[in-house]
Amino acid sequence: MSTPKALITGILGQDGAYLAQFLLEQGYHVYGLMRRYSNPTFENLQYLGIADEVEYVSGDMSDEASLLQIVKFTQPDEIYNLAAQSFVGSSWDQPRLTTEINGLGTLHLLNAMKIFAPYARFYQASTSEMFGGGSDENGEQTELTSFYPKSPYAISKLYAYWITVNFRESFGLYATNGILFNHESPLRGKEFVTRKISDGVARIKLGLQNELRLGNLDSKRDWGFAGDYVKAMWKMLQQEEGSDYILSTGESHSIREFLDIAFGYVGIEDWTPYVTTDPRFKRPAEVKTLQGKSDKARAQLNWEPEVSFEELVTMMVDADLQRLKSEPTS
Ligand code: NAP
Ligand code: G4F
Repeated sequence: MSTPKALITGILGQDGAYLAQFLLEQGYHVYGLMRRYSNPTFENLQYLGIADEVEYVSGDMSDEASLLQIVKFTQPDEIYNLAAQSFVGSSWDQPRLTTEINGLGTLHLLNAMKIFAPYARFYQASTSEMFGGGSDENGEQTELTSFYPKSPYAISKLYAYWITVNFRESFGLYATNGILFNHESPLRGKEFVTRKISDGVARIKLGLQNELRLGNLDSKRDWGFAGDYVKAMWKMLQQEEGSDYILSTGESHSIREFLDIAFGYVGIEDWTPYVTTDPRFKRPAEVKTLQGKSDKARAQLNWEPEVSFEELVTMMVDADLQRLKSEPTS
């Protein structure tokens, strides 16, 4: 049997790195789409020790010609569309760019697959942000909960969600949406609240920083571990046909709870003297609570998250402590 080929967009991001690692372990040849940078950072892939095992292809989600060329050249069996302007806060500052990359970029990639690799299987990185906090009577989100996007990011992702469904229904493509709730790891970008906290707590513990400035501490999120979630992305592409699945832990925790565990782990029981609320980190519209019900994925994909909330928080703080001890200027 020939080696299966996967194309991952967003290869340098958090999920791109974990997914590449998982697919390489399964025996895939992994193509990673990265955009041109004068000084690209392979930090995440290096952290996992796989930077030299991926074949990089140069393209940009906002450049349709590059995507047509890449799909024609790579002839992938599976396409994982993870590339995005993924930071909700920035989407108010750069709404058009966010829409072009996340929304139209997905259309371009699906179109490239339709023309040059219609046999391939497509995974779209959809998001719990599309719900905007709407829920069923139990306060949870399911695959049937109505969407009510509250940011330009969420709106761009809603377009991508529906164009994926549309290509499945219109052209018979195998196209799947993973509606993923927040998932974190030591590879999470430092602007996201979990990594901002784990990095800040580690710096405070090591005497490199004395304050952590945050926005709304009352938001609640359903936080899982990215390494668990990429396995289900792959499982979604091994089914009889494409469908849409929620991935979540089913638990929701506030940022205050995250702070309790993170500071507690380094021996600081009262974090209030270190944390300042800064209006710059508040959003024009907030998604207050997300808590997903992933029964469909658990039953059909035989998947469940393995890392608990407490394990996730301590894993992240631990990784930042180790990183800062070896590179205090990073
Ligand atoms: P991430 O770390 O921000 O990675 C996103 C990647 O997309 C980055 O490597 C970035 O490249 C790349 N990218 C951005 N614009 C691009 C463009 N124009 N052309 C090509 N590549 C581009 O995000 P993540 O946490 O891994 O998330 C992966 C996907 O899942 C995203 O689509 C995100 O919206 C979605 N999602 C994430 C979560 C979560 O909790 N993590 C939950 C639901 C959905 P550079 O490195 O060059 O900037
Ligand atoms: O960590 P966040 O920036 O993640 P957010 O907005 O939930 O988005 C992440 O998860 C989505 C899935 O639900 C993905 F689609 C998306 O790509 C991304 O990965 O913020 C989490 C919460 C928000 O309520 C925010 O207002 O934390 C609150 N928060 C409070 N202080 C802060 C801060 N967020 C950030 N980034 N920085 C703060 O200082």
